[in-house]
Formats: sequence, C-alpha cells, structure tokens
Amino acid sequence: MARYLITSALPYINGIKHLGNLAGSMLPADVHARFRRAQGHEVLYICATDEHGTPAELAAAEAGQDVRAYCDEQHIIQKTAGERFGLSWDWFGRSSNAPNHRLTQHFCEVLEKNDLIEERVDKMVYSVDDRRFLPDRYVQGVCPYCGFEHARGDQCDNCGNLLDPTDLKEPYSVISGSRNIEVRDTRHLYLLQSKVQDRIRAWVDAHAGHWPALTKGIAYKFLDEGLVDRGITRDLSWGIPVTRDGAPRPGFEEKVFYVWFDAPIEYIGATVEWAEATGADWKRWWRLDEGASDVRYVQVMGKDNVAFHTVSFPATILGSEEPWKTVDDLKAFNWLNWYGGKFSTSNKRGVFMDQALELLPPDYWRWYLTAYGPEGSDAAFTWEQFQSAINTDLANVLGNGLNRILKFTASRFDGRVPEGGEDTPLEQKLQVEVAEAVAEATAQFEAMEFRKAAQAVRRLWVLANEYLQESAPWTAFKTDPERAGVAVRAGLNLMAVIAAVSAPILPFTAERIAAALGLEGPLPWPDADGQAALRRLVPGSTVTVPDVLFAKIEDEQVAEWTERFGGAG
Ligand code: B3M
Ligand code: ZN
Repeated sequence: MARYLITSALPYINGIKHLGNLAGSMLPADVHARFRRAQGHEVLYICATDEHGTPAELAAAEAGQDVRAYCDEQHIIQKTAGERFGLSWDWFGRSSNAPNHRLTQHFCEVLEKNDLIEERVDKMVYSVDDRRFLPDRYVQGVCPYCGFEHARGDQCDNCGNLLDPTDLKEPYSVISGSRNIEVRDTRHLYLLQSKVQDRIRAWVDAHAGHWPALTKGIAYKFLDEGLVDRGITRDLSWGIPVTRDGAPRPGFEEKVFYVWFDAPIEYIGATVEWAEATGADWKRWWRLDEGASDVRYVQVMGKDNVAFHTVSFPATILGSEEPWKTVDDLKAFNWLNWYGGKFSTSNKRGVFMDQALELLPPDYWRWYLTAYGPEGSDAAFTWEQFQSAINTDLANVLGNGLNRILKFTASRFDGRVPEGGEDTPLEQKLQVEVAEAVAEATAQFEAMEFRKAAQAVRRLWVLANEYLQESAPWTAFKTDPERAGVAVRAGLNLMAVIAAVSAPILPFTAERIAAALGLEGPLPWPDADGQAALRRLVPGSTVTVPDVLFAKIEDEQVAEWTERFGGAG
C-alpha cells in the first residue's frame, strides 16, 4: 500500500466551469483518485477555488457584490456542482482562507531571507477614474503596428504582435472606458527566478523522466528560453497582504500577492484546512522531514497551467530551501473545444457544469469526457459524437448486456445466482480474456492514460456481450438448465468485475450495478488473474433488476440542446 497525494488545478472563482475545464483537470484527477483508492492505497485528493486577482474583483463588481461575498457564493456553487459530478475530493478549500495567507506570507519571507526577493519600481498604467492600476489585459488602445483600435495591452488580436501597455496609442480602461489614463511608478516584489534557474533545471532533469511529452516539452521550453524574474505582488485590494516579519510591509499596505504566486501554495493551504477540520496530520503529506518522502504526488491540469507548475511553483518551493514535497507525476491535458471553436458563455457556446447536470446524470458526462477527452491532442465536443458515445457505449454495450442477464436471472433462476454445474472451455476462455482486459485497464489507469483506460474498461463490456452471445443461456435453458446456470453465474460475476473496473469513471453506475448484484460497494480492484474476480458472487444469493441504466439520447434532444447551447446547426 502506497500513499497518493492528488491535486487538480484549482478552478478560478469567477463563475462555474465549463466541461472543458472539468475534462482537463478535476475529472481525470478524480478518476485517478478513485482508482488508487480501489487498489487499497491511501489517497488524499485536494482541490480548492482560486479566488484572488483582478478577474475576481471585476466579476464581483459586475454582480454588484462585495468581492468576499461573491467568492463565498461562488465557492459553494462550484463545490456543489463538483460533488454532484461525483468529484471525490477529500477537501475542497479556498485560496482566500487563513492557511494560505500564512503559508504565502511565510514563503515570501523565507525567499527574502534567501536573497531571492527584490523590490523594484515598475511603470504601470493607472486609470484615474477607476482609481486603480490596470493589468495589461484591462487596458486597450490603438495598435502601434497595425492601427487596430482595440488592441489589448499584452497583445494585438489583429496582427498578433506582443505589446507592452505603454505602447498603445489612445489607451483606455476596459473597466470604465475612461481615457483618463496615466503611467505611474509602482513598487513591487520580484522573485529572482534567474538565480534559481539551475536548481530548477536540475530538479526538472531529475523528474521529467516519467513526465508525459506534453509536460516535459513545456517545462524545457521555459527553461531553455531562460527564466525571468517575476513580479509577485500587485496593486489590488483583494488578495493576500504583503508582510515582513509578520507585520504589514512598509510601502506595500495597498498591495497584495499576485494570484499566481499564492494559488499553487493553496495546494498546501487546502491540506492544512483539511487537517484543521478533521484533526488529521497535514505534514505527513507535505513535509519530507515528517513522513512525506514516501508520498507519490500527482498533479493534473490543462496545458496552459504547466509552466506555473514545472517552473514558477518549483521556484517558490526550491527557493525556500525547506523540505517540501514536490510533484512526481504531472499529467497535462489539451483543450476541449466546442465544435471548431472555444467554449464561450457570452456567445451561448458550450455547456457548463451546472447545466450539464440539468440535462443528464453525471456518469454520461464522465464517460464521454474521459473516453473521448482532450488527452493526446485537442478534442472537440460535438452533440453528435456525444450522442453516439452514450447510445453505443453506455446504452447498448453496457446497459443492455447487464439488463439482459439480470432479467433472465429473475425470470428463470428466481432472481438467484445459480448453483451447481461445472465450467466449460468457454468459461475458461472467458477467464483468460477477462484477466487480460483487467490487466490492460490496470496498466492504463496506472499510467494515467485515461482514454486507453476507458477503452480497456469498454473491452470488458464487449466481452460480457460476446460471452452471453456464445454461451446463449436462454437457448441452453430449454435442454440443459444446469449448463445455463453456469453461464448465468459466469455472466453475473463478470458484471461484478465490470462494476469494479468501471467505478473510477462511472461511480454512480458502478454503485447501481453492485447493488443489483447484492454486493456492498465500494468494490475493491480485481486481482490480476480473472479467477478470483469471477468467483465473487455467492451461489444462491439474490440479485435484482435495476431500472434502465442509461437512456438513449434522441435526435430531438440533440436538436433542442443545439438550439440552447450551440452546435452544428
Ligand atoms: N486557476 C487555472 C484557471 O482557472 C488556475 C489554476 C491555478 S492552479 C494553482 O485557468
Ligand atoms: Zn496590431
């Protein structure tokens, strides 16, 4: 038995997440956590809302709410949606909570003691009417290269040139539209990443061996370009106050830490929240000197977050020179697009987590997003592919097979697992095939190859159908009821294996299958040889026929959802 610390990228607080966010971080992290728990390992799955930064402040203002009240509300909304999706967090914390304040301030102070922090004066755009400094994206103006009138301060969307906000002609505030803009000096803390560059490279070299290509590629790209010193404070009021020796830092009373400085620290912060709430010990997960050296730490995230986790966060951690646990396996995902383009709330493109659950139960989405997710490359959500995946994989292959054998057990065997009779070569062949499929699923789940794991799981569903086809207990029953009983017993046992192996992806369905078979969940992961797994059910015990597991998606539903959320139409 090993110990797994699993974190998924922390969803930003400004509004509920769409299916693409779910598919590329929280859901695969959950699948992995469930798999490792089923194997009997000790798992701690941590997530949290990422609550600071300008977008949070602006979203709150737009909602007419005080930023703290806004975050309180949004946190609950995201937590509820995640739980309804079956995300089995051990803790879902908040980056605005006290432990993250303490830890973030602590890291900055030790980094400063290690000569890795410097105060520098920057020139930044200030909006007099908004009474605030404007982050690059919140100032727009005329592009000095192509004359485009609404170029953003960081980049012109028309000609693609990278910009500095001070390059813009006729700049205005995106927040208020005011042109009363000036450039002012402002003092900030810089983390001297250039000084820890070699240490980070050595750390990446030591870990990247088992990172997937996407992760490795991004890490080395940033290292090869050379790390630049990074501003870790901002002129904002909502965030973690900047301190020195535990007191407000002179000159920084109106400033807070940059959201990307404190957000990854919240992985630790949320673990502390969990420990404070449950009485558990957080240090054995995070401190190498207190037991964390035998933890395997797995992070899951979208590719846009990888540099922050392979370079920036390690700069904080390694720069502290304290014995913190760092990531072992970093699984990165590509984008899930909505047809050819991006998900967009304003353009009615795409489904968000709360809406998805109004349409269908969580396992429908969990299956599609895992089995057809943006893993090796970007993937596109389409209603047509979704419909076909649900109708074929879930309704036909899994649902029908299960229903058929349970109904037959009810009508011919009094709803009991048949007793007596001997296995034939058909059952022996089944055992071999099941053992192979289970071994394949186990290997793919272990490797965090989620699409391949889903295919291996599906292989078991197909095997069940093939076996029932071949053994044909419905025919055998007429002449040789004992032979039919052997086949039914094998089929029912295979369904128990299927429930166990499908559970990481389809937890709600697995529970229903297990209950129908009279088993108490959660089911342990099957052993490598199919033998024991196919002998689980006690002959004579009762099984029941559940309601239809999966309803097919009708063309009319696709038409209606296309209308409502966008699609090919
Ligand atoms: N909040 C990702 C995002 O919402 C960002 C991840 C933080 S992980 C520490 O795009
Ligand atoms: Zn331009």
